Order: sequence, then C-alpha cells, then structure tokens
Amino acid sequence: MSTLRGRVAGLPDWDRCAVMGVVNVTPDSFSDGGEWFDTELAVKHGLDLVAQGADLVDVGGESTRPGAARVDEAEELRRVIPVVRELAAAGALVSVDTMRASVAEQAVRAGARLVNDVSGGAADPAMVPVVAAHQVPFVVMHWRGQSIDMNNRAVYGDVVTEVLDELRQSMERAVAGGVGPDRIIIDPGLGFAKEAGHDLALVAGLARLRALGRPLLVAASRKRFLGRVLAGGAETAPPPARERDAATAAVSAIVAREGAWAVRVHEVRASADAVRVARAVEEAAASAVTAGTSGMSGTGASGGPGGPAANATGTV
Ligand code: PMM
Repeated sequence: MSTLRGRVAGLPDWDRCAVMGVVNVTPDSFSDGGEWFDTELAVKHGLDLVAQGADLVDVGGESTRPGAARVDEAEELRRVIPVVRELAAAGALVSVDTMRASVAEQAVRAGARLVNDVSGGAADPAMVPVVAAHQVPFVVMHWRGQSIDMNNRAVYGDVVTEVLDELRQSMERAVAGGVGPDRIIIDPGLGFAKEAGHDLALVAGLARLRALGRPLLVAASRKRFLGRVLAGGAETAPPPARERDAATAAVSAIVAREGAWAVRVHEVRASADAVRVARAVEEAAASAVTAGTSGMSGTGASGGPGGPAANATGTV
C-alpha cells in the first residue's frame, strides 16, 4: 500500500488508486442523464462497471450539474435504495452519492459501505450524526452551496489554499460530530463552484491537499474543464460530455501517479487501465530508487501492462 494514498477504515486496502464507477439514477445528470433511470437498467449498469474493473460503484439519485434544482426526498429514496440494495446483494462495494441524511441512512441499511456527500455534511445537519452513528466511511467534498447558483461562488484568490482551508473546516466539523477521522476521504470537488482554471489548478496542486492527511478522491469525469481543454479555447464549442472519456482517463493516470486514493468515473475501462499503468510506473520508480536501477518488478495486476502475458501477444 502506498503511504501516499493512505487507508480508509472499513474499506479494502487496494495496492493502487481505486476506481469508483458512477451509476446516476437520474433523468438529468449532465453526462448520462436518463440512461440508467430505471432500477433494472441501473443495477445492470453497476454490475457491468464492476466487470469492467470498478472497485466501487457510486449510486446517486440527484443531479448536481450547475443550475440543477433539488429532487424531493421521496423521489430520491425511490430512485436510489432499490439499486443500492440489489448491487450490494450481488456483492458490489456500493457508495451512496447523496446530500440527504435520510437517504444515506436507508442506503447504509440497504448495504452501502460508504457515504459520498458532495456538500461534505453542510447541506443537511443530520448527515454527520447519521454517518457517525453507523461509522461508515465518508467523502467530504469541497462545496460552497447548492448547484442552482454555485457558479456565482467560483471566486478565489489562491484556489488550492482556499479549497484546502475550507476542506479542513468541513473535516473538523465531521470529526467533531463523531465521524472517525480514519474514515474520512477528501475530494476537491472539481466543477463545484469552480471555473476550468480552478479545476486545472486543483489537479496540478493535488499534492498540497495531502496536508490534510486523508486519502483523496478525484472526480474529473467528463467535466466542463475537460471540455474546455479539448476545445482548445473559450471561443470553440466543447465536445459533448460523452466524448471526454479519453481526457478523463488521462486525468486518472495523472492523479493516480500523484497519490490519489480513488478516481470517480463514468467510463471505467480506460481508467482501470490508467491506474494500473500509474501503479506500474510507481513500482518502477520505487525499485529504481532502492536498487539504483530502473527495473520492473511487477504490475500489481495479472496480465497488466508489462506483465508475463505481454510478450505472448506479440506486442512490443
Ligand atoms: N461530482 C458529481 C457527482 N458526485 N461526488 C464526488 N465525491 N465528487 C464529485 O466531484 C462529484 C460527485 C457530478 O455529477 P456526475 O455524477 O454526473 O459526475
């Protein structure tokens, strides 16, 4: 286990950056809204993501795209709980993506092992007590307010320093409320009250967030800043969200190499490969330091890049 990535009590200790696959049970998420808006399809999609290499699946029933209005509680429960229950029963490691304590609580009772709250406990005062009562791992994401008007809050002097300070405060509130510090995961909240330049600065400055002493989750998948990068400038229309998966995998490789604990992605296969390549490079770097050479001692994944199967395929 990398000392960079850290450990989350209550979850497996992966020997590389983990991959969290996204299951949005919503009609209106920015990149896949409507596709899995049916319990059976959502469960099948979650299981497909696991087969493609997802270590965890994150089930959410409320879109947080910029400008989105809140979904009501009964509807969120209706969307999320059956999907969590079936995926957990099928053996998937399930995370619930919600800002509501009631949804988190019922999801945990239905088998969810992690609570992913994009508000870091700020949206619902009952969230921290629920997470503390169940002692489940808790994602504390950087958030400055609901999606409906969050873009107005994308005002920073030094974005990395401010996100770091605000995350520290959210983390301290969670710990003061009884959440075990060893169960907290930190997330810079790319795209939440942030412009493209802020997101890129946070990816570039990820190592500074390690000062918080907790594992880092990075969720760049298909986000606006990648659209901006691919468009090459503000005047050109960005490619649609669905055409940002290669760019997403590039971020997965970069942040895995920077020591991220997990990446949250819609398209799992490419990021599952990316984190394995990052792991192999990490090992090569470590053996170069210890042996004074740059040998490759294994990849952490059977049949992975450079593994014993590589030559059998005749590829160079
Ligand atoms: N982004 C979205 C939803 N949930 N959870 C975490 N922890 N971090 C994020 O950045 C995040 C999230 C945005 O919507 P999507 O489900 O369509 O990606």
